[in-house]
Amino acid sequence: MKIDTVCRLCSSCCPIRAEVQQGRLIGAERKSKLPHKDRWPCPKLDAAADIVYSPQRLRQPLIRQQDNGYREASWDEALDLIAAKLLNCRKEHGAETVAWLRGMAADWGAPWDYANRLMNAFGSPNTIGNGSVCHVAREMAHNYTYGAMTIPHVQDSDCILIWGKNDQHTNPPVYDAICHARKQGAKLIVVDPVKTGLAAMADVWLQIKPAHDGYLAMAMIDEIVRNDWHDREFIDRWTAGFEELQQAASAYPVEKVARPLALDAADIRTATKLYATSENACIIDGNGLDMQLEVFDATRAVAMLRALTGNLDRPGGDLLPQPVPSRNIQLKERLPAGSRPVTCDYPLFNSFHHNWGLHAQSCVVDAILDRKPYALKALVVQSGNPAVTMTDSNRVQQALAQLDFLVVIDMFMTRTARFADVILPASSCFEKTQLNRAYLRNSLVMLQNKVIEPLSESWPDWKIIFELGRKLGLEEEFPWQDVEEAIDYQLQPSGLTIADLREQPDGVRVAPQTFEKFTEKGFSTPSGKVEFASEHLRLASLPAVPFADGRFDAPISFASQASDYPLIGISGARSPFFTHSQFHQVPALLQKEPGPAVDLPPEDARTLGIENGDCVEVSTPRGRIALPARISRAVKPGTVRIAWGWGETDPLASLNNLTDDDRRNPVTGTPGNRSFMCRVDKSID
Ligand SMILES: Nc1nc2c(c(=O)[nH]1)N[C@H]1C(S)=C(S)[C@@H](COP(=O)(O)OP(=O)(O)OC[C@H]3O[C@@H](n4cnc5c(=O)[nH]c(N)nc54)[C@H](O)[C@@H]3O)O[C@H]1N2
Ligand SMILES: Nc1nc2c(c(=O)[nH]1)N[C@H]1C(S)=C(S)[C@@H](COP(=O)(O)OP(=O)(O)OC[C@H]3O[C@@H](n4cnc5c(=O)[nH]c(N)nc54)[C@H](O)[C@@H]3O)O[C@H]1N2
Ligand code: SF4
Ligand SMILES: [Mo]
Repeated sequence: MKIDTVCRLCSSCCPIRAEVQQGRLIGAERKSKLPHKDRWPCPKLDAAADIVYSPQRLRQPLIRQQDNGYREASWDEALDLIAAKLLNCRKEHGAETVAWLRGMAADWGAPWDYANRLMNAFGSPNTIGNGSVCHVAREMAHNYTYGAMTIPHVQDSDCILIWGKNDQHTNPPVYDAICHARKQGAKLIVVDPVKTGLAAMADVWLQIKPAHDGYLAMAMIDEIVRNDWHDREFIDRWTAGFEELQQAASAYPVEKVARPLALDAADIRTATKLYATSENACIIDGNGLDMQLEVFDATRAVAMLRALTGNLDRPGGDLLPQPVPSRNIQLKERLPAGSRPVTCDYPLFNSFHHNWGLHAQSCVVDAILDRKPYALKALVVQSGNPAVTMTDSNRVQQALAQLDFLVVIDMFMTRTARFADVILPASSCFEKTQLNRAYLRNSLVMLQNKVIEPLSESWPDWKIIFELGRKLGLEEEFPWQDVEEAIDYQLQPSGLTIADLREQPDGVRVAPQTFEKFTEKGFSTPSGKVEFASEHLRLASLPAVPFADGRFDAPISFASQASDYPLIGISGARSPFFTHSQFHQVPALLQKEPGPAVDLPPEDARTLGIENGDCVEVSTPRGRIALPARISRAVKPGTVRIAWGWGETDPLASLNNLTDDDRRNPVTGTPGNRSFMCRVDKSID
């Protein structure tokens, strides 16, 4: 039997068809309009059954014993214990001392609302996601420029500018769309310090110095205006602050930025002309801009290119989303007046979106260790592995160890779970029905369908939250016996029901796709226009225009100690075989990529006396890791690329042992764990 659903083994949310025989998942394939042979494969999806039936799956709730081992428990006992501890914490220290920390795995969207609802009704404002290091900081930059995060209309584009994204390894449907557009004649520009597959096939590849993207975007803005390639009509009618932007960009002429960015001026000019003079051009921006200390301004500068060239919400350009009307069920209004989250130092990031919630995740660690702005005592970690994936993981682990009470909801016994007092076994994405964020954002709604029953005693996340809510005395807030009732309630404003979604497994379009929506209602910004200069930011004493101070010294962690740490470390790459710290225990995937490596350019390897395959130590002032060297021309001399995500199964190669959480972006709290100064030495064994 084949069942349509949405894969959630990573955040790409691909529509798939799962094959089930006698209640068992046999395999799955990505749905696509392309013939099977032309679809880019996803090895993680190919290994779906190995992941779901992995012998290491958690199958039963576990409670820590006095000797620090765990014993199996019933759901009733585990949830009773959690409820008692959380209620006691609220009584002794106040509700806000309980926090809920979410990783990216159980979806960011509608199910994210359930945890928020639970915590808000409980009385704590602290439901916190990891968007400060993922796309939410970038989303805020889009929002402050034109009111929403745009969606590149790749398939109809004449020119695709990919900025810090590697869809070949992270998003197969978009990679398929890029290849399709290329076949139709679209040009390709890639901005990436690494020679990815996409960079190798690009018409122009700008191998930028890591973390310097904002200056390149400003130089491109300057080049466009100087050559009169901007869309004057659109700018006059629909934007605010053009002169201020023009003035700021004039401090970044191409000839000035080229050399410090390690680029060729002629290449920057060619790329700019190609992008600005193509009939329809789109920009795919990605995680290469995230986890950078300048994420907010750099992404704003990139976003402004779209408006400057009039490519906003036009076919083949970058489209404004058409969100599906849905009910906000977060119950934020129930929080006591004056309630202050631990992320209170980032008020604009906390509030830029009506239902995103809080994302400055480093604040959770500050609150536990430094009691700032107050102490957190109890934490629930859901669908994340912060002991490995959060910045400066030694500090994170210290914090986890210091909590009075920790609950972890996961499919596997992770490094984070090992700190927990109670571990709850979660069902995989194939074992639960849920509404998916990707499909609420832009009209075409598709259901993530349960295709098999939950494994052993595992429960879907929704059920864990609903049942815990009831144990906490929140029966009225969690009246739903099944997620389907909750989804119908959430979807009511759209007029859709779960039955409609089941009937149309390829998705239901709530409204026809339209273009230039701003001509009717303007942009969703305070001025109703694209804001090259944001008065809202100016009022908050932040730069109204990005890089208006003409600065040129990109902040990179440990730059002040560059004499001891002379190489720029690049965190990456996302591997097509794994999702962050996940799946490194799955033999079928390990066969394809057996271990971590650091890519070292031959010039640096020679100087350091390192040969291919040698074990090396990479260190920063925060810590060190050990892994094999791979001599590679994928990165420029002076930069190294360090494998990401291995810390779960190989703690010696845990990249976030190296990263710094002391410096953060002042708007989004984003630390610089994408690029940092480091050193590489041959291991002396
Ligand atoms: N240095 C550095 N740091 C980074 C990054 C980087 O590139 N470099 N990337 C950053 C980014 S973009 C992100 S999004 C974060 C990711 O950070 P995390 O979200 O912590 O990443 P994962 O390792 O994917 O952890 C997800 C966990 O959820 C579990 N899980 C999977 N499915 C489910 C489910 O349905 N329910 C529940 N309850 N659990 C589930 C998995 O077993 C796994 O333990 O890391 C960030 N940190
Ligand atoms: N296979 C797989 N797929 C995934 C995930 C996964 O873990 N594995 N994770 C999912 C998640 S949560 C996310 S956020 C997305 C991320 O998806 P992507 O945005 O594609 O993420 P990355 O591949 O980490 O980074 C994109 C590119 O940025 C480049 N880069 C690094 N530093 C810089 C820089 O300073 N400037 C510029 N311009 N580029 C730079 C890298 O070399 C890389 O090619 O992927 C999702 N999909
Ligand atoms: S890229 Fe692969 S793992 Fe990620 S959602 Fe799509 S099919 Fe699933
Ligand atoms: Mo992410």
